[in-house]
Amino acid sequence: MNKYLNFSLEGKVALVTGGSYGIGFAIASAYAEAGATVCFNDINQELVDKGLAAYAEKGIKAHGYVCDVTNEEAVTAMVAQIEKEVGVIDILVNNAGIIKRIPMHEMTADQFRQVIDVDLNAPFIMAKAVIPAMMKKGAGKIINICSMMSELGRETVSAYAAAKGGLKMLTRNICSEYGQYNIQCNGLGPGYIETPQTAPLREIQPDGSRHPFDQFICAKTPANRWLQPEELTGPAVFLASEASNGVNGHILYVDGGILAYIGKQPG
Ligand code: NAP
Ligand code: GCO
Repeated sequence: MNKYLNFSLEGKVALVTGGSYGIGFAIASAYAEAGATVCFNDINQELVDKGLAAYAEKGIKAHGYVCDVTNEEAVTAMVAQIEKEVGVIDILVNNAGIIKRIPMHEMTADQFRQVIDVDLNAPFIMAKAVIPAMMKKGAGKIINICSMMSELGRETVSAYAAAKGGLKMLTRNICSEYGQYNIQCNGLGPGYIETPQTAPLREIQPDGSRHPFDQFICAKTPANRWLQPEELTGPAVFLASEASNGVNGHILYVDGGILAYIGKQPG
């Protein structure tokens, strides 16, 4: 079979950061279904245990690790442990992320730095930790979870947009520097997805009406709806498989068309 038609992840080891729930969990579950051995980390044992139980419920034997992705020493130790216990990491998904929705003039420098640390510095730390073994193996896939805010801004998300914009360019630079080693680094750019991170934007109001932001985002999405985490999994498997060996430095937006659409007129 033409290997560039190969969407299988059989025999591959995948590490998805922040994979206990949400988008990371959906992507890691799909990787397992595509044949990969799945590893994930989260920030504390409780979340890792929660994740392990959730994977087991789906019949997936995942490997869970407690690791704060902003801590380079912890990341180096986790990667070494995975390489010893499971195998060399073939696929890294930099999924772990946080957001702080605060008007910029009210945001402290420390709050800004915290978002940059998790959403931009950590993907650098994680990629730096896995690239040497990928170089030695002569192959690797790094997938950075970007955002609409890699392209667009909005009120209260200055730190997050700065991080996700930077993550787009980190993606392109890893592509540029390591493509020669058959390492492909691409971004996956979700639109607005129903996860705990966006739950505050979908809360039903005291009067029973939909959150104004919920209505706003549906009007900005051609399909007039939020997306589900599972809608990211096909593109994520594609970017992790040999089928995408010719794709590098690309941000694949899975946004239901938000970036293409001016938005539905009110009324
Ligand atoms: P989520 O529900 O908040 O999950 C994020 C995961 O990352 C959580 O398990 C979280 O653990 C973990 N995490 C946070 N900081 C960490 C750290 N320092 N070390 C290790 N793990 C850490 O978010 P999500 O909606 O699934 O989003 C996942 C990724 O997609 C993020 O990068 C986000 O920016 C991006 N994204 C989301 C959307 C969306 O609409 N949901 C759209 C575009 C992009 P804790 O529970 O301990 O925080
Ligand atoms: C927000 C949302 C978004 C999503 C996502 C969009 O407050 O606007 O949280 O930032 O998380 O990144 O792609």
